[in-house]
Amino acid sequence: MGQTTMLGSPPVAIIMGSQSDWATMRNAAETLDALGVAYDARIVSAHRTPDRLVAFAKGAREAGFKVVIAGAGGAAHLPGMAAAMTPLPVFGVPVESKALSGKDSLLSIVQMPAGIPVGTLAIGRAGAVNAALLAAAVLALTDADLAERLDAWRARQTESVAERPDPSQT
Ligand code: RP5
Repeated sequence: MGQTTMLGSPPVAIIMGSQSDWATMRNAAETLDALGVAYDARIVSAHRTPDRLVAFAKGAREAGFKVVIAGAGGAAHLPGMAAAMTPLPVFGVPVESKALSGKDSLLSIVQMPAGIPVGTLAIGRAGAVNAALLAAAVLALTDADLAERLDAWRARQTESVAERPDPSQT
């Protein structure tokens, strides 16, 4: 996993509102691991640690980050607030909440007013994996080796899909 320093940061920052989000956000981390993309994963709560959020988001570009993946649940202000304070692309992952199954998280993240975008993914694991794939795709625009690894990752996925369903499996 990533460093705790702001200097010489890896290209991807994964931030999340709570330790409880890690069960979802680790899917982004593991996807980046599989692609050989370095990242720094941190807990940054918009509500409980607002000063930490400001320090992170305002310093993210200068620190060397290129893309931010932000996961949060419930009243999920983290991705939007981070996007308001950094020019870096921010991908938001709605974490599945207990009360409303993540629909609250999704709507909190996706309904940004025009002018401050958050690229919003699906609720839960799929969103976390796809946020990592999008981050990798952005970085691959200027990294030919990563572009090859991303192509290979997708080819392996394609090869893993059977042509017909296995009747012995549910
Ligand atoms: C949000 O509140 C976090 O992103 C998390 O999804 C949710 C619940 O947090 P905990 O009460 O589990 O710390 O800020």
